[in-house]
Amino acid sequence: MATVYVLNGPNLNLLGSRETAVYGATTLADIEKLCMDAGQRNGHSVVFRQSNHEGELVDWLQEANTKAAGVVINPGAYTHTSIALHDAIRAIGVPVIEVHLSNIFAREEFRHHSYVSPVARGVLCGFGPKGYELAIDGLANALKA
Ligand code: CA2
Repeated sequence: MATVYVLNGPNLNLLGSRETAVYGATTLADIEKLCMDAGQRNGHSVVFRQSNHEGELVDWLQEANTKAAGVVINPGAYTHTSIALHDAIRAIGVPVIEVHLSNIFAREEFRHHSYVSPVARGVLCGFGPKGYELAIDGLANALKA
């Protein structure tokens, strides 16, 4: 059994309370449950975290390098701004899957660029909360190969 880190960036703690037209009514706690179930189904344990702080996400990526077999990350708005996350992912040896609830390419132009995608093993967007499950399945497959 391996450990998979699921990391969430800024404002994702607000899911389900505001902007439900964009992000839906599912809360982050609901998504955590979904991830725990997907992890169990794949025989992996899941560590699920959220932070509004870029540096804390960098710390957790570095931690994942020694404690996890892979990472699923929704970097939130840091997707579009963070060279620090890009560098951290580039520096670690474990595969990282980038996930977004919304289709970032169907939204404002400033969301079309991701600093994370070039260093991610895979990218999923637009599938809502189900995307996290698909990302864990994809990561589990990659870990088997
Ligand atoms: O679609 C995604 O998952 C995003 O990563 C969500 C980020 C956004 O900046 C990215 O472009 C795409 C925003 C997360 C903020 O979520 C909120 C939820 C409820 C109320 C306010 C913000």
